[in-house]
Formats: sequence, structure tokens, C-alpha cells
Amino acid sequence: MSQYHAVPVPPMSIRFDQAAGTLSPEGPTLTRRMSDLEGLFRDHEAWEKAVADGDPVVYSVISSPVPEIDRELPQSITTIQPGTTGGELWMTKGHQHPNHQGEIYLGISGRGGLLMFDGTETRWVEMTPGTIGYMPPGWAHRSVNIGDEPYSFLAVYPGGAGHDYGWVLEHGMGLRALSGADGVELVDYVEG
Ligand code: S6P
Ligand code: ZN
Repeated sequence: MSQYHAVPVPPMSIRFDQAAGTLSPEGPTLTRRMSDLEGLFRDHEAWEKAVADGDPVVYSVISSPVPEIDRELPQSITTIQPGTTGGELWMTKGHQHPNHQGEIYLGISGRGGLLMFDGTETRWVEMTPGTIGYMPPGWAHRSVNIGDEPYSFLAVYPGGAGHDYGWVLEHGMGLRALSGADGVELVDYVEG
């Protein structure tokens, strides 16, 4: 018997209802509005206007009941709405795992991009349903909706990895994803 058998959740199956956007059983759900993304968009005035004009929901994250603690393997499903602010495609805040550990994403629906930055180099992975995106330890990551419909993906990550959002505010993400003729145009990072 595993020495970890008693903590903290038993073996289980978790059902994802895509139409309803729910996990069952479920853990915490997070909703990020435009006002939660201060300092992240290149065009600060456009961001302020979007906050004043209704402060839309940009993305939500629903989690399974597996907790974010060491040795556990939590999962979450992120859905980013389609949209642009100052020409920049709607995106997640982006973070670094302070306890450097890898992570995978699996595209579920819609079209997205996975932007990774290690402080020097940048990588961009296009995500469609069925694509697995791999983030090695030490690579900060941000997701972007590059389509006209909501973009959803499953994340699976070590529970002890942690989330450092200040790292992205300090170092940026190497590139920005703007709306372009083919859906996305990647440009050099300029401070927000
Ligand atoms: C967690 C994983 C995702 C993100 C989610 C929201 O390690 O990478 O669940 O938390 O996509 O992004 P962010 O940058 O706001 O945490
Ligand atoms: Zn992560």
C-alpha cells in the first residue's frame, strides 16, 4: 500500500461536461475579468477603457478537487473568451512556477497559442483540439485565444509547483500576440 494512500483525495474519475463547462466532482473556480489583468496589455488606455466599459470576463479556470500540494497532480480547464484590447489578443496573466516543474496542456476546443519564455528565449506553440503543449521547468507560460470562439484547454501540473505572477510583470513574456491577417501576429514585447 502506498505511504500516501491516506492523503488527501482517493483514486477517482472526474467528468468534464464541455457544454456546461463543469467538472464533477469540482474544486475551486476562478473568474478573471479585465480589471484583474492590470499592467499586462501593451495599450494601457485601451485596457482602462475596457474596464470602464463593463469589465468583461476574459477567462475562467475550473479545477478538479485534487489540491495544489506537493506530490499531488491537480488539473484545471481554462476557457479564454475571444477578443482584443488595443489590438492584443485576449490572454491569461501568465506565470512562472517558482518551484520549477514541468506542466502539460491539452487543447480541447477553439484555437489558441501557448507562449513560453525562459527569460531569454521565447517559444510559441499553436494549440488546437488534441494538441499537447509541454512546458519544461523554468519556462513561464501564457495562453492566448487566437480564434473567434472560446478557447479551452486542460492543464495538468505538479501540485507543489506554485504560481509566480510577479515574474511576468517584471520580465515580460518575450513576445506579444496581436490580432493579425492570419489570426495572430507576434511582435516584440513592449512594456504595458
Ligand atoms: C497552472 C496552469 C493553468 C493556469 C490557467 C490560468 O499551472 O498553468 O491552470 O493557471 O490557465 O492562467 P494564469 O496565468 O492566470 O494562472
Ligand atoms: Zn502553470
